Amino acid sequence: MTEPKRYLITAALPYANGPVHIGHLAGCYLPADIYVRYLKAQGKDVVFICGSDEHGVPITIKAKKEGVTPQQVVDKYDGIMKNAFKAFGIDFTYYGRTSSTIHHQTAQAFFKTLYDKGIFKEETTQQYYDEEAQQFLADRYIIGTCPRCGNPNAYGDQCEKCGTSLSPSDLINPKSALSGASPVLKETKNWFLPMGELQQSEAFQQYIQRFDSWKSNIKGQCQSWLNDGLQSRAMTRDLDWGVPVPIEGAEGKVLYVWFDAPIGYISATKEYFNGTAAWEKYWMDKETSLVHFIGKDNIVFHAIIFPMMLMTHGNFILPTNIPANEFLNLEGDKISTSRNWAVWLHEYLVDFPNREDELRYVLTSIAPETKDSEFTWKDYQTRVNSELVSIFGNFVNRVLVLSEKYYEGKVPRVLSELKDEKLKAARETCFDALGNSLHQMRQHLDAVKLRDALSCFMDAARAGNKYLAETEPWKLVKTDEENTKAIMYDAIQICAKLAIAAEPFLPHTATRLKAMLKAPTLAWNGLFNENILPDGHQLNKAEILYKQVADEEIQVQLDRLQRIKTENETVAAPISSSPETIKAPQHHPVKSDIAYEDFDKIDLRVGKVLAAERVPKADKLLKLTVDLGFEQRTILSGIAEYYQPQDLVGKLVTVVANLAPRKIRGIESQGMLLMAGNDFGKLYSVGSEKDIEPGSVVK
Ligand code: B3M
Ligand code: ZN
Repeated sequence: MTEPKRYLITAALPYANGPVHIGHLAGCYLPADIYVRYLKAQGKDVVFICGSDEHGVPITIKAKKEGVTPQQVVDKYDGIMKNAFKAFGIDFTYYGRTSSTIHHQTAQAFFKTLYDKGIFKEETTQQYYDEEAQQFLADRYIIGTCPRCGNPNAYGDQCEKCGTSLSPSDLINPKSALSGASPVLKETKNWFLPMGELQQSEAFQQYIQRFDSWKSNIKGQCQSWLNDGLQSRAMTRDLDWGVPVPIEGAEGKVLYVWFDAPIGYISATKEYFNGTAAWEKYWMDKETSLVHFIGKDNIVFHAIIFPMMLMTHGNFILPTNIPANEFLNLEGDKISTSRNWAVWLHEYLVDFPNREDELRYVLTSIAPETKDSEFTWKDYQTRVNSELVSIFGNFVNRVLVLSEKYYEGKVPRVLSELKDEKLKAARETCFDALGNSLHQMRQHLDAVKLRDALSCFMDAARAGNKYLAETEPWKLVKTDEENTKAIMYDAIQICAKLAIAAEPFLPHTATRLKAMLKAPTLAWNGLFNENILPDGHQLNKAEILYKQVADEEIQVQLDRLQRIKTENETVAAPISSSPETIKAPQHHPVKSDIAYEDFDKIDLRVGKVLAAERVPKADKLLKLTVDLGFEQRTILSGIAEYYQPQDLVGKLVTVVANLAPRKIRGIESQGMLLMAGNDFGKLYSVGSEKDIEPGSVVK
């Protein structure tokens, strides 16, 4: 295939109904980010799109369970997810929300086009209805046994265990997820995408030839659906949360979440380009390569249904590749949000501050690219300590420390090439291995085999480490200064190559290493140059790239999981089948009146955040240094789930300035931040108005 002119990379829009865990990260966000960073490093034109999926039953079920509105659910988790992605360096070009106006308009217009073209089949069918909850039971509102694999907790639209796409009527022994009751059948009208018919179309038959060059797990799944023959699927739902169906006679109905969500990729691209026509190039020009990164449970929607939608709409390009991953398990068990069996990103950030790249490294090394894989804390510790610390980190540290010691941190000038035969041989072996590893790394990156690519990266570091071990410049320096210079010169160039090669996988490390090398903008093609940093170039001081993961740190995590396991064993069934947990939305009652004098006792001031950091071992707390104009205060605030510390610096906040100080976790908090919202929802009161002075009185 000829080189595409531009790339449109998407990562599955996560449901905004819970925080992000390692399974999400390993499944699609991390691989997508690595691939995007690789493309960008080469100067390619790339747009990387993601966003919150804010519709569908997963949201309304969560809202019912928490006793809040769906809007409150999505507002809360949209922010939490965005923050977690940012902290881990997932560098989206744009992160949208499917609740946005542009998205609603785009999804409705898309539906209308298909409707006007007469694509949909309008059918009145019998659908399951919960008489107690007075509601139709679509998708995840209905649970039953999967006819294909026997999983007793399959949903009405899909079995997450075997990936089969289902209709509620396929389920054996269906039950309402709302009340647990057996549902009754009731007539309702919906609009169906005639997938069986569309499967026969020439355009579709031509499109599916692309599967041949895709990963075998996708090809296999798709082939088996196609062999079974596709069934029509309703693109509308009898629900009150979602994008309203934009045609007459469909009042009270919304678009099926799997109809609107993938259109979210399109609407987010539009939003990114601010309503200009530039977005069209990415979606309509044949020279764009569209790549969807997803987990295996999303394959049918991305490889079959969405392409059918794009195709019948007309004008759109179809995916070039869908490198779907299998699942990541945790310590011998399936990751599960409802059982809290997960490593949550926001918790990892607290327990392992500034060690985001360590997790990126481990998750990429064990990426479930071809089959399910497993994360264990012991393995995390081993990989970090024996690879990142002992090989890569050790090599870089030796090179920088020795350069500082021998040459005051300057790249030495080499007057003659290595003379000694043994040293020459070591050099040759090193550069052969290095060249091969980097070359293969690039090939694996092109093929989106990121696990192999990362292992080649580590091989490159290994080659550098071996060169030093064999030539021992720290001994040689005593007898042979010239040869030592030649070796150290090489070693510094290898560090620079590793800094370049690390960028897609370990972006935080790459930035730190480039800073140490005083070369913040190393170009990708430096990978294949001998000389990147010229002699005389001044390096910065060495800093430790990675620290050892201690046994105690791992034990804390294992103890946490053990506690969860014990709780799960003693506590009853999952939420979806326990209706007693479902509450009505709550509003906080207004407190009783107070006199103006009482209110006036509270001294409210505008403060400016000067610094913010997490409080170790307290996953909700941030420690802030706040300027009140007349003095600086240390204030602890329970907002770590909502804000990244760095995002608060420079922002204005409202402070209760005369609240008696109190000690929290051994730190004295000298005031309180005012945060609007409610116990559940988002926080509003951080501002950035420039024209109000810190210390100003708020009334
Ligand atoms: N929200 C499913 C999921 O989170 C769904 C992906 C939409 S991608 C268009 O697994
Ligand atoms: Zn199944």
